[in-house]
Amino acid sequence: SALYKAWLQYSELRDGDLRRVYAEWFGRVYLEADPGTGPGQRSAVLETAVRELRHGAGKMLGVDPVVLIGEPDEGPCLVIRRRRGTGTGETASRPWEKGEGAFSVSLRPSGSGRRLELSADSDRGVLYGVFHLLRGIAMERTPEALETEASPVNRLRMINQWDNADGSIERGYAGKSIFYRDGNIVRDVARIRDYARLLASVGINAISINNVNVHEQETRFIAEEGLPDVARVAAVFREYGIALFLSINFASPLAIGGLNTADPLDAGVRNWWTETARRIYRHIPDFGGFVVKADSEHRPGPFAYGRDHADGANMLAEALEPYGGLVIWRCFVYNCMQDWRDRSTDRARAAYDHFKPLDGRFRDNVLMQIKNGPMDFQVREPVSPLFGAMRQTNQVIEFQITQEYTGQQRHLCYLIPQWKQVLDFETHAVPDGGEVKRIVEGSGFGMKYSGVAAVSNTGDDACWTGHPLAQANLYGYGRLTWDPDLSAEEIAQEWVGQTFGNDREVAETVTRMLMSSWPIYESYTAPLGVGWMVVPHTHYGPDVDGYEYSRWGTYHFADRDGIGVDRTVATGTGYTAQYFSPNRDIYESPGTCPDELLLFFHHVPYGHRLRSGKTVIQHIYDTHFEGAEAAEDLRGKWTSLEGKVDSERYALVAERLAEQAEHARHWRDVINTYFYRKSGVPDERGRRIY
Ligand code: BDP
Repeated sequence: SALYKAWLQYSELRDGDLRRVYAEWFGRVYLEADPGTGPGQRSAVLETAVRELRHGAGKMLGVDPVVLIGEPDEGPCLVIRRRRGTGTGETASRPWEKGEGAFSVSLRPSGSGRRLELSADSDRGVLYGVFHLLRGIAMERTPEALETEASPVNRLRMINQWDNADGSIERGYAGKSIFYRDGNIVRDVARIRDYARLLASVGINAISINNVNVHEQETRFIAEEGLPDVARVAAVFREYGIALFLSINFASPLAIGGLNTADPLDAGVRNWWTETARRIYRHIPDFGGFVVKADSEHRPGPFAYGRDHADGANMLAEALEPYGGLVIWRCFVYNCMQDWRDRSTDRARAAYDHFKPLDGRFRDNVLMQIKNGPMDFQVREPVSPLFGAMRQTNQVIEFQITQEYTGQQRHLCYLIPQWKQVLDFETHAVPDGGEVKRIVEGSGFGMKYSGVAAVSNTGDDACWTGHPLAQANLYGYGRLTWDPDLSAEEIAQEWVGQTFGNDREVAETVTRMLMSSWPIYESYTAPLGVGWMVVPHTHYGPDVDGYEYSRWGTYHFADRDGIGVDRTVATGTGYTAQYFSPNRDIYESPGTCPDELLLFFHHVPYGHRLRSGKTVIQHIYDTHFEGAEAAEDLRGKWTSLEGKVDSERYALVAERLAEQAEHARHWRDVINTYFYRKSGVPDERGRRIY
């Protein structure tokens, strides 16, 4: 169905002239003669590229390409060239090596006309080039507009599945896992293959297939009996140039190794991990490596043995090093058992306090995976101060595509604008070019590995993502990671065009809906960067004091006089000092702190005037009234498309938007009532607050 095909609809081109031009070229495809291109010798990735080309050309252009080997003749055709040999795929260099995936597309004279040429350094490059061509055709772009010289900016472009072997998904809002059922990896991998295809079409080259919280069943994936099934999944992703990673349990030597310790400096433990790596690579020669959540939210880690994160990560890195594997060590480490009365243990400080002192101690194949903000994927947070603070450590930024705190795929929230702000943030870690995107792509400090990871929003739901429009976040994540300089709007337009076709009104309306959705969601939920205010555990819906008196460290400190967290050096937790100048000075003073982050950094009276000129309390009232209205308006916009979008997708989105509008009113009332009662300050405009 259209829901399932997501952005790979490949509908027949409406424009007859354009269709004829492309059909001529795509009717004959020349694969340049190469030892790896003969039938039966092609790499899995190249086979995939040819298959995809055939499929797309058949659907959109109505041609079945003849695939020819060798130098092209004078006629119109598509020529696929490999610029330099990097092997045939399976044994080729790692997907995250520099230059991997680069390709170019150009128009060349041929006989009396022209032909299209796709050249790439690797088979992955060919695959990405094919997807580039098909994307352009689906969007009805002219041949000239397809010419490009493209290369992925980030080497590691990763997806993290938070799927559990029992089939559930931690923070999943799109059904059950497509990977597991009843404790095992699924037998039929067809849907996994369709997923790999979606991911490869936007340039993803790595995936971890199990939750960072590793339970007993997933711990066994790295045991001899678990590996054949993992290898089956790795084989599917290999066809699409995607390396498979596993999240591991740091206490595996205890849990499945028969040892009585997991101490990273213990010889027996080290030996066990070395053996484990050998075992894994026997089954999966191009295994990507490990993702590790250690000493975080009750997960085991090196602290139990008096060791630190560098000891833990380096032990694993040493075991994987001979095979080119990576250790992706998460920095989401904080005290989740803190006492709310003790304001000195500011959770926002934790990642920096833990990891900054370890800079320089990690082995080459260790990467720190840092969440975009210091807390936890809130609708608004400052950028994590760890970016740029570590100068000798590979860094990966972690985003959350699954909308845990941003409406759980029941509310529309297009997250690309948020991620762009983060990537464009100037850390001032180096005199120029200290933007987060330069640091995570590695050029900031000349890092060997680098990149972006994000928690997936997919499941076995008919449309993959719960909300059909939430597909835009998965699509956009891949595109943005490939090229952080694409604008959020361009990405939205690309997605809409491919997903819903090129009707002007549909394209413009849906693009506008997407582009306005994050600000709308922000306006009716927790105000001015303070975050949280959600129902504990489920994190859906308003509960202003839900976390206020618990140990998780996520407070707003609202009382009758004011609200916000004082994170200044002068009178607060000192968190602002973790930023480079001038950011630290900007955040330190309420006069210069950006409005949208004011309550993250400062505790202020309700009458405090924002830079916008409004008081804090009036801002809260206004944004909540406006936000609820804007949510209703989204619904109206969608209604105007009835009949222009197929009825299945139309109905599903309409249903979600109705729920959102209703739920936004609920948020509005809960938040406004709370602050009205706390502060006793009436709404200037006299609107009804309960
Ligand atoms: C939080 C989630 C929790 C995850 C944790 C993590 O609530 O389910 O396990 O992050 O990232 O956002 O490890």
